[in-house]
Amino acid sequence: MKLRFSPTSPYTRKVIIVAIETGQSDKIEKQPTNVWAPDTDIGKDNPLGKVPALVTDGGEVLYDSPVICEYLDAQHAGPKLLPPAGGARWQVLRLQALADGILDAAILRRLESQRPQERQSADWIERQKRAVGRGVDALEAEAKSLDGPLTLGSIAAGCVCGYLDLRFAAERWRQGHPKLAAWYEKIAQRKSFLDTVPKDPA
Ligand SMILES: N[C@@H](CCC(=O)N[C@@H](CS)C(=O)NCC(=O)O)C(=O)O
Repeated sequence: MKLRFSPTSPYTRKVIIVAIETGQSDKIEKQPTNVWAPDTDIGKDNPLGKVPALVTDGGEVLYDSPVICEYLDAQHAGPKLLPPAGGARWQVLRLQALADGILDAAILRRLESQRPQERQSADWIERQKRAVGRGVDALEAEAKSLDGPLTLGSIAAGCVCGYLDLRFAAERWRQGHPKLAAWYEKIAQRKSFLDTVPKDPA
């Protein structure tokens, strides 16, 4: 399999953590991809122009990260990160949607704030900031349920914490979120998290 990836993408990190936790990382060839380069060819694999995108051994291209994670989870015989059915499945999928949605808002905020000052919308930045704040509050409220066996939802939530540390460290998300912070300290010690700590090449 070939993974189009970026070392700072939290969605890509989620996929790589799933690959490590399910014993498949050595089956994945990682192809660094700068989706922002003017001559990027990411569009030939993902028409949406985004990473991650996974090219399977059969040549099929899968995106986005929830689809890739579910695919990887279906390819191994160990304990499943996504429960196959029932209430537990919806809980994990909702948690992943919450985590991915926080990332979507955080990234929209960051992209907007990188535009020339005169073209930035303060309202838009504030809207995304509020969504991130509400989302992290929601993770705090369910920090206890994060503390069970590893799932796709808890991996996604851990990637949120890691991304906030990478891009918004000055805002100190741990303040006001003590249960989430304590939970993250533990999950961040897993080898899969330690091996994928994002580093900004810039
Ligand atoms: N919903 C997508 C989001 C992927 C995404 O936004 N990736 C970013 C990198 S972190 C990207 O490639 N952005 C390029 C763009 O928006 O044009 C997923 O879960 O895979």
